[in-house]
Amino acid sequence: MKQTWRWFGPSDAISIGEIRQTGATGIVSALHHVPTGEVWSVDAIKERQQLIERPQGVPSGLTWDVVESLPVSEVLKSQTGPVGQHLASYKESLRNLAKCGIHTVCYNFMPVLDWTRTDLSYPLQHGGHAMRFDLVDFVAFDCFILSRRGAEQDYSPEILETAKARFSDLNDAGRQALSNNIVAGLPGANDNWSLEDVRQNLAAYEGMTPETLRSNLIDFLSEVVPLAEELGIRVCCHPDDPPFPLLGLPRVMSSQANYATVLDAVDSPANGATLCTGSLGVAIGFDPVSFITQLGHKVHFVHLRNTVRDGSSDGNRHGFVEAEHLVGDTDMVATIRALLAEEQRRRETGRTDHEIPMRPDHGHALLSDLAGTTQPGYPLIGRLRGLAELRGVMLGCS
Ligand code: DNO
Repeated sequence: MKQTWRWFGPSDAISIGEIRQTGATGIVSALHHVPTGEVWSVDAIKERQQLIERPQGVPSGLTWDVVESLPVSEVLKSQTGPVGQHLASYKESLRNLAKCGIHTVCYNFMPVLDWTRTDLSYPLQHGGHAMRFDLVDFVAFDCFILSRRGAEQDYSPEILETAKARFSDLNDAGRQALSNNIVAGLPGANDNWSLEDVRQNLAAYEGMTPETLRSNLIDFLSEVVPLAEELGIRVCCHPDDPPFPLLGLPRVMSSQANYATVLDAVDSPANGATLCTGSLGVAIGFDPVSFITQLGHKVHFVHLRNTVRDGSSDGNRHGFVEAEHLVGDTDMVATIRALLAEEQRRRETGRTDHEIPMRPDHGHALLSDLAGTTQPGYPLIGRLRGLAELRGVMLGCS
């Protein structure tokens, strides 16, 4: 597998020089400064490529292998507003990426909220910090901070009761921190929205069923995938994180069955998956080996991360804490073994994309990370540890 590292661009506290020292050979990046829905120009892509591949004019040995993400706008997800214009921009960005030699493009189809956590620095026993999703905190946010209309009907009386008590225990600063963590705290997500932005965006999805959202996704792919195929681009959908509905919004990429439906609906080698074990693994019964056995030929990008279900659950919604990469609810060794077997199958059938890019997804904040300014979930030492452990497993299994 190609070992890659997510770099947020020039504003990232970790430099390209430092990334070289992790042993990664590829970069995952995005033009976060371009507003969602606008075109990524060839010049802007080349500028980023230069920063990655030849910082200060000297080759770094790293290449920009994966775009994460070319974001799909709320206009396209909800099909309200200037859909044609946003599709045209998306396609133009794909053309421009292909012109620059970038052929793997990740996106997601989560309405309104991208990945979501309630605690960005949960203290672990050894002194490091992890990210955590506490369902009770989330319910407290939804019902009593965002005060979404009808929210209380989405939860069981038991969890509502606990959330009510949690909310009254929080002081103003605690409520503000919870709200910030959920709405605006995470890199690569949500364009720093305010609570009011969330409310306004929710309105576009009022009453939307999962069937409609899925059909919007399939409409999007029916437009984009034929072009991607022509350009030699592989688009790969990131799963819902966490893999269940939030804020009364449908989520339609939460399980292996969801992926099978959408990948089948627009059947093309260009229409693929980003397998994120940390996102899908929160669901009880998710089996990464079965996912790879069924859909491995369409897995274009992999996030290796582990979680442990933790705290309260409500039906199929679970709290969880981000775990060490090799220890948690996901069997990482079996996952890697299955991915290496998929690579072998690709080699045997002469596929040129037999080397699947992977990145150590997230990491605990450890040692000097704790004093630093890296983005939540994306510390240097924690990810370095994750990559080193995963690399060991890859070598051991190959
Ligand atoms: C979190 C990430 C997500 C991911 C997007 C993909 O760490 O995995 O932000 O980049 O959902 O579109």
